[in-house]
Formats: sequence, C-alpha cells, structure tokens
Amino acid sequence: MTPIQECLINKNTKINPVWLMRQAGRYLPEFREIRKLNPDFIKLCLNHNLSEEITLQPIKRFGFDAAIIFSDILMLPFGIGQTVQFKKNFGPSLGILELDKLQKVTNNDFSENLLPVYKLLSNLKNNKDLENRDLIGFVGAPWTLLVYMINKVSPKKGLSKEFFKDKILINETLDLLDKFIKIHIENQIKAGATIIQIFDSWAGLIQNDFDKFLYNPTLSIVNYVKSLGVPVICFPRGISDYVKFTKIVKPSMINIDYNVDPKNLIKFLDIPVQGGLDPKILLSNRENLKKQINSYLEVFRDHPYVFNLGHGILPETEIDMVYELVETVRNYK
Ligand code: 1CP
Repeated sequence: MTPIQECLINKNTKINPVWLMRQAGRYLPEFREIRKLNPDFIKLCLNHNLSEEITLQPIKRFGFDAAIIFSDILMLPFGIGQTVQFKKNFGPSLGILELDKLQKVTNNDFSENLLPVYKLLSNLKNNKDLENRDLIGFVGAPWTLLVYMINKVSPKKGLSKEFFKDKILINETLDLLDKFIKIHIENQIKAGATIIQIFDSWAGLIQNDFDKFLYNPTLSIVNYVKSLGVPVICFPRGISDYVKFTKIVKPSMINIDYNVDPKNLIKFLDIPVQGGLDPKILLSNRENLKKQINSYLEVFRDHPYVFNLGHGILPETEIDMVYELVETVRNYK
C-alpha cells in the first residue's frame, strides 16, 4: 500500500506522506525550459511525451509520495469544444459558450479530444519512478468550471451579478459538467489514476445557493468516484464551513486552505486531512518554514494527515526551500 493510501484507508497516523499542489510547474527550472519551447499551453498538455516528463520532474527531484498528472482543469471545457487559450501574463481566456453545440458532443468525441491525457496516465502506470507512489488524476469541481466557462476569464476580481442572470444557461451547463466530469474521471481511472482530486478553487466565491452550486454537484461527483473504488480528495478553497462540507459531501480526504484553523477543525472532523500551509511561507526563511511545518504536523499528530499546501506552490518559490520542506516533513518524529 502506498503511504497516502495507508493514511486514507488504514487511517495510519504514524506517517506523513508529502506532495505539493501544482508541484509540476513554473517554479521548476526544468519545467520553464520546456515551457519556453512550447508557448501553446494546451498543445503542451496534449503532448504526452512532454507531459509525462513534466509529471515526473518533481518526483525525480524531491521524491514526493505522489505524482499529479501534468494537465489542467480547463482541459475539460476544451474537450467539450469550448475554445481555451492561455495568454502570457493574463491567464486563461475562453471562447463563447455555445451550449447547443457542446450538448451534441458525444462521450467518444470528448474522450478522443483528451486521449493524450489518458495516454499520459497509462504510460506512467508502471513507471519505476512511481513505485509505491500514487498517481493523482484530477478534475475541476462543477462550480469552478462553471465559473470559467461562463465568465471566460479568471474571476480574480470577483463575479458580477450578470454572471447569475441566465438561469437556463447555468442549469444546463451544470448538467453538461456533471456528465463530462464523470466521463473524464472514469477515463483517468481506467488509464491508471489511483486517486482523484477535485479542485474547487473558486468555491469561496459562492455566497448563496450552496446546495445548488457546492454541495449537490460535488456530492454527485464524489459518489461517482467512490463507486469506482478510488479515493477522492476535495479542495473547496475558501469556503467558511469545512466541517459542514465534509459532513454532507463525505470525501475520502479533505484538503484545507491556509485560512482554516487546523486545531479547531480536527475537533469536529473524522476524515483524513491534507494540506494547509500557506504557500507564501515558502517565500520567507528556512527557520520560519520549519516552524510552520512542525506546527501543522504537531496538530495532526494523532490524525491521519498528508502534508501539502493550502493552495498551489508559487512560481517564485526557491528550489532550496522545497528541499527544506520535504526534509522537515520526513524528519518529523
Ligand atoms: O507556464 C504557464 O504559464 C502555465 C501555468 C500552468 C500550469 C503549470 C497552468 C495555467 N496550469 C498548470 C498545470 C496545472 N493546473 C496542474 C498540473 C500541475 C501540478 O499540479 O503539478 C493542475 C493540477 C492545475 C489545476 C488548475 N488549473 C487549477 C486548480 C488548482 C489551483 O491552483 O487553484 C486552476 C484554477 C487552473 C486554471 C489555471 N491554469 C493555469 C492558470 C494560470 C490557471 C489559474 C488562472 C486563474 O487565476 O484564474
């Protein structure tokens, strides 16, 4: 059993596996080199030789306990036929949402469009660098994907009232997402993913209708992953009530963000926890980093815990700080 499965299934509190959200990416010089030669991000995600190499880069360097596939949550709208571009110093930019066109896309068309993502997984399945490690597949949560598909650009500056205006568009897009997120998950598991993580990066923007936008759609996906016999990790970033979320949605593990007070949380929580450390701590100094890591590990001494961050690692992170992080987690007694 892998260290993470040991935590998830056997509820082992003696080990602290470690991996980092967005571990395959921009803080790594070896990634930046590949990226420079591949300005089209979608094409890079569809090049299974390169995506395989990028997925393994952080494993080879740091020996993390899990590899997360190099792909993106926006590969899903791309797979259903909405245009997706990544613009330099701007982020994602999506094309018009032509619902009637997307509703005609079949399971086969979609799976064909994303074939290189599944090929990446099947190629890595028996890779010896991943021996005794998990291979994490992922999806965006329905809410977060809905936000990108309708808003077309990052909702960094919030969502306008306009966003919620067309109820039919919202409802039909949510139905479409439920269908294709499940297909994408099934394909990833069949190809070799041993865990699925659901990224709900913009869950914190939900202010009303929590059942409609957060609980019901996420529960539907979580139950589906469980029905395939694979553990599922939820990351509803920025929500105010993680306890309520876990009671309703019941993921196999919950990834907390850095605004959650872990001490208070575990009084009410009976499932394994992942993450929490503010990625900005990696921009401070070694002493502070060690102190903060140890304080998370101390809180979770008697609770199954996978060490990770409270959001993705920042591009400006120094490599040496990541070595320090791994060493500190591994040396904790
Ligand atoms: O070089 C570059 O400019 C590309 C940067 C980049 C990378 C490395 C993007 C664009 N996506 C990725 C890979 C990626 N994205 C992975 C695999 C790598 C890994 O985790 O190691 C994963 C899991 C994601 C997931 C993802 N994409 C999320 C959820 C996690 C999170 O950080 O909140 C989100 C919101 C996206 C959208 C996205 N893709 C890329 C960017 C810059 C963004 C965010 C845009 C925004 O702020 O709205």
